[in-house]
Amino acid sequence: MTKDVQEKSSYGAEKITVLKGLEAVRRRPAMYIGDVGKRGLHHLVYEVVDNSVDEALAGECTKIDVSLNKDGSVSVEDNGRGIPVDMHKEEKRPALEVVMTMLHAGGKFDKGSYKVSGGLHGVGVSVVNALSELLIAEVHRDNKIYKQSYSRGKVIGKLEIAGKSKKTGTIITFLPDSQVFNTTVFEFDIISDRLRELAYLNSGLEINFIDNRSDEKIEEQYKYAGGLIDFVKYLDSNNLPLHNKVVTVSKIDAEVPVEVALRYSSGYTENILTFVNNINTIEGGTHLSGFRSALTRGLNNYAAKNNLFKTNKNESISLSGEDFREGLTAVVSIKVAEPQFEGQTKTKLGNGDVKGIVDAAVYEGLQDFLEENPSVGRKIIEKAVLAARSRSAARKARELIRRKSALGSSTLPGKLADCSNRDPAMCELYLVEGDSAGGSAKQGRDRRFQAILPLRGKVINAEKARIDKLLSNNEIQTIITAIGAGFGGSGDDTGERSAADFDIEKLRYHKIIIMTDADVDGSHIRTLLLTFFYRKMPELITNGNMYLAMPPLYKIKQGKKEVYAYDENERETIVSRMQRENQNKIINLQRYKGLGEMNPDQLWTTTMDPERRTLLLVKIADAMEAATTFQELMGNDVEARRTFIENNAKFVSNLDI
Ligand code: 0RA
Repeated sequence: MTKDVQEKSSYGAEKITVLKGLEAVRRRPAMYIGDVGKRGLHHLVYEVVDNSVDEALAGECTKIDVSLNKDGSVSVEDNGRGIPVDMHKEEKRPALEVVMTMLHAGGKFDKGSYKVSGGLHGVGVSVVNALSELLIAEVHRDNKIYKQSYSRGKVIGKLEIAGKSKKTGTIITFLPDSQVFNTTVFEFDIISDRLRELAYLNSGLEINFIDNRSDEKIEEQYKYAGGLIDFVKYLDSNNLPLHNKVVTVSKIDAEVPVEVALRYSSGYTENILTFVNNINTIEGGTHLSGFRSALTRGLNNYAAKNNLFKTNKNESISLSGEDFREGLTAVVSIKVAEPQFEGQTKTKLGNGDVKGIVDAAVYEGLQDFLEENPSVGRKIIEKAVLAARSRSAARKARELIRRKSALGSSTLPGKLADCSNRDPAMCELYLVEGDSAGGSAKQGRDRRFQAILPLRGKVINAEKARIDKLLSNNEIQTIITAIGAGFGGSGDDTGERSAADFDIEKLRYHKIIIMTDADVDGSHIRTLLLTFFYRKMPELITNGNMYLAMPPLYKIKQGKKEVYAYDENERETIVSRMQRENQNKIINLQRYKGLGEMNPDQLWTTTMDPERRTLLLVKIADAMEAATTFQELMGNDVEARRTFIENNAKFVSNLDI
C-alpha cells in the first residue's frame, strides 16, 4: 500500500468512528453501561446525576431534583450554570448538541474537576441519549430557556428558544429504550440508595427524589451538613457506639484530597466503605490499603506513646490490623484526577501512588484527632486489646480444626455422607436442613459426585458471635472440615498467614449448595449460612462456588399426570393449562412445606438431578443483603429488630400458606 492511500483510508476510518459513535453504543450497550438489565438501566440515572454532581463539585450547583415520571421517564434537574449552548467552533453546532450526540464530547468541557475515566461511570450523557427512546434537554441560561429533543441519539429538531427564564440550570428528561433494555422500570430503592450516598459524600448538597408514578406521590430529601460524619452514623445506626464522637480526617487541599470518618461500635464486624470520585470502590484498591495500614500503625503508635498497653516497662507489644478493625464502621472518600479502575466490576483502584498518600494523610490526621480526644483513643485501644485476646483464643480453635483435617478424610465429620469421586471440580456438597431431609437426600443423591451434610437445628450467627465462639460451634466446625479449605487468615497488610488459613485451592467440592425448606425456619437457616460464608469465607462467593437449591413449592396432580411448580406464577400457569386441556379431571394441589415431605426419588427428580434441577448462584450482593438483614434482625438495636419483624410478618405468613 502506498503512503498516499494509507493516509486516505485512516482519515476515512477516523471520520467513521466519530460519526458512528452512538451507533456503536447502541450496538454494544453493555460495553458502555455494564449490562442491559436492571443494573445498566439504573446506570443511566447515575450517569445523568453525576453530571449535575460534577457541577456541584465545581461549586456552581446546590440542588438536584430527580423525578420518576408517570410515562416511565426520569427527569434530573439542577441549578448549575446550564450546559453551554453557544456554537461549537469545529463542529459548527451548538455545544449542547455536541455534548448530547457525540461520544466522549464531555471531555471538551473539562472543568479540571475529578471526572472519572474508565470504569462504568463517566461515559458521558451522550451514552444515555443513545440508549433513550426520547431525551429532552432543557437549559436555563442567559435569561432564556433552550430546548432540544433527541431520539436514540439523533436530534429530532434544532435547538430552540422556548421562553424566558430568570434562573440557570439544566433539566434532562429521558425515556429508556425498551428495544435495548430487558426492563425499563426504575426501582425507587435502588435510586434512593445512590442519591442518599451522593448527598452524604457531598455535604450540604440538596438532593430531592420524587416518585410521581403512582397516585400516592413519594418525596424524599437528602441533605447532610455533616457529610461523612452523618454517613458513618447512618451506617452504624443498628449498633451501639463505643464512643459518640465520630473520628474524622480531612485533607482536602491536596492533589489527592482525602476524607475519612470512622467510629467503633460494641459489635465485632468490620464495615469499611471506600469511594473514589464519588464511586463506591467495592473491590477496594490502593486507597483501602493505605487506610488500613495507617490505622494499624497510627493506633499502635498512639497506644505505645500514651502507655495504653498495660505491660511491663521494657516489653513492647503490637496489635494486628484485624484487632483494630473489629466493630469498625468507616467511610473513606478520595478524589483522584486520573483514576485507574481495575477488577471484575471495574471498582478497584489501581493507582500505585495513592497508597502512600492516603496512608500519610490518615496517619497524621488520626494522631491529631486522638491527641485532642484522648477518651476516644483510650476506648478504641481497650477494645482492640480485647479483640487480640479473642483472636488468640480463635487461633487455638483454628489450629485444632486444622490438626483434625490434616489427618485426612478419616476424620471427616461422621454426619457427612461423602461422594466417591475425588476430583473437586466434579463434586458437590449439599448442606441440608435437618436430619430427615438429610436422610432423603442421602438416599436420593448420585453418590458418585454428590456429598450430603445434614445440619441440625439453628446455625450460629456469624454477625454476632466472637470468632472463638463461632469456631467452637459444632455445626460450623463440621462445615469447615467438610469443605476442607481451612478458615480465616488475616487478609491484612502485614501479610500474616498461617497453614490453617482459608485456601480456596484446597476446596473439596466446587459446588456448595444450600438446601433448606421453603418456610420461615428454612429462610432463617439460609440467611445464617449466607452470613457465615459472606463474613468468613467470602472467596467461596466471589469465586462462584456457592449455590442455593430450588425445591419445588407445589406438586400439581391431574389423574396420573404430576407436575412441579417452583413459584406461584408457575403454579397458576400450570393449573390453568391443565384446566384448559382437561376440564373434567380434578386437579390436586399439594403445597410442600418442607423437604422432608418429598421422598428420596422426588427430591432427586425435582431438586438434585443436574439434568432437571435449577440452582441459584449466590452473588456477593445477595450474601451482603443476607448479612445486613440479620444485622437488623439480631443486632443490638431492639427497635430495629421490632421493625424488621413487623415489616416481614406479611412475608412470613405468605410463606406458610
Ligand atoms: C460544561 C461547562 C460548563 C457547565 C457544564 C458543562 C454543565 C454540564 C452539566 C450537566 C448537567 N448539568 C450541568 N451543568 C453544567 C460551564 C459553562 C459556563 O462557563 O457557564
